[in-house]
Formats: sequence, C-alpha cells, structure tokens
Amino acid sequence: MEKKNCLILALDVTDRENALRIANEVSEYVDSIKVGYPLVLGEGLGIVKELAELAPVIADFKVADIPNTDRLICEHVFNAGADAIITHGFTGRDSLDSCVKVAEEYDRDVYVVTEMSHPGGVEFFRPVAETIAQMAADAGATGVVAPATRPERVRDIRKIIGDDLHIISPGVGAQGGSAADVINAGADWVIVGRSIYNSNSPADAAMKICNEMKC
Ligand code: O7M
Repeated sequence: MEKKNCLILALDVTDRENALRIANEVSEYVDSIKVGYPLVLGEGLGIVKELAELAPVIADFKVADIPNTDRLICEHVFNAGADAIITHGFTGRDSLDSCVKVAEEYDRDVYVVTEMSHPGGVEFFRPVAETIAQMAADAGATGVVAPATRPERVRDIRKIIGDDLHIISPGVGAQGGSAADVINAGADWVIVGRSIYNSNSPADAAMKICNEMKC
C-alpha cells in the first residue's frame, strides 16, 4: 500500500449503496479501504471488486484456522480483488505461513493482529502480543495491527518488529484513540471507521484526521 495520507477507512456499513457513496466521497483522503464481515455478509464478496476500483482493499477476515482452511480463504479473497488480508496470529506459525505463502503467490499483503484495541483486548492478547509481533516478522508478513487506544503498546510492538514491517492501527475517534498520538508512537496508518462513515460529511471528517496527523 502506498503511503500518502496514513489513513485507512474501515467501511463497516452493511449495504452497497452507502458503502459506494462513502468510499467515493473519501477516496482522495484514504490510502486503502478495509472491508470486513459487516459489509461482506451484507452484500457478498463481490463488493470487494467494486471498491477496489476506488482504492486498494484490505480484507479484514481476521483469518484464524488450520493452514489448509486459511489457504482457501486467502485464495478466495485475493481472487476477489483484495490487495491485502488480515489474519490472527494466535493460531500459530504454520497457519500464518500458509497465508504468507498465498500472499506471495498473488503478490499481496498480510497483516497480523497483535493486540486488540477494545478493553477486552488486554485480557488474552496482552501477554502474547510481542510474541505474535515477532512471529509476524519472522514469517515475512507485511505488517501488524496494533491498538491506537494504547500508543505505548504501539511503541513496544515497533521495538519488536523494527522498521521493516508496517503497523496499521485501529481505535481512533469512536474508541478514544488519537490519530496524531499513535502516528507519533510509530504507527504507519490509522484505521478509522465510525468517525468517518457516521459523519454528516465523511470527506470533511477524513480530511480533518489527515490534517491532525500531518503524515
Ligand atoms: O473506528 P471504529 O472504531 O468504528 O472502527 C475500527 C475498525 O477497526 C473496525 O473495523 C474494527 O473491527 C477494527 N479493529 C479494531 O477496532 N480493533 C482491533 O484491535 C482490530 C481491528 C481490526 O481492524 O483488526 C484487523
């Protein structure tokens, strides 16, 4: 993903019409559009191809299965036109290797969740976040997902992965995180959903976040 605005839109609306309207309005401010279960379960995987005409699509399916099932999921998602996939890491190195291998075959990206941004994200993820981050680096993933609600954790995870891997960071706005703070802590991109798609003017909301970050 090319870094221009350091902003990824989390497009968690559930219908095609709203999705395309919002994506069109904000496309000049975002480097990528993250699509996950809410929209794909609402409209089908075909929405990925439509959105990919506006910006590269990150498929957020938090893939977490055995290597063979992960492979099948990644193949479907890349064939549908996604530029990147998000996987979990707690399923282990063989599962992650399977996703990275498919991504290499398709020349696409893989991001691995380290620690989640919501309050419950500290319960099970906190003790293993660094280990998952190290595994993502060792496996040749493109980057990791780390919480904008805890910039200090982004700093910790950056120390583990060094400068070669990217950090994409959700939790800005609706979850209380600050875009500028987490970029200063070492994130490459922020992932923002509700603060943009629930705004009366998604374009203005996206522009404001870009201005805050001065990326
Ligand atoms: O800005 P929001 O809170 O409306 O949306 C944040 C998006 O990021 C939403 O799509 C979440 O599913 C996602 N997300 C988190 O909020 N926290 C995480 O720890 C991880 C993700 C995510 O994108 O995982 C890949």
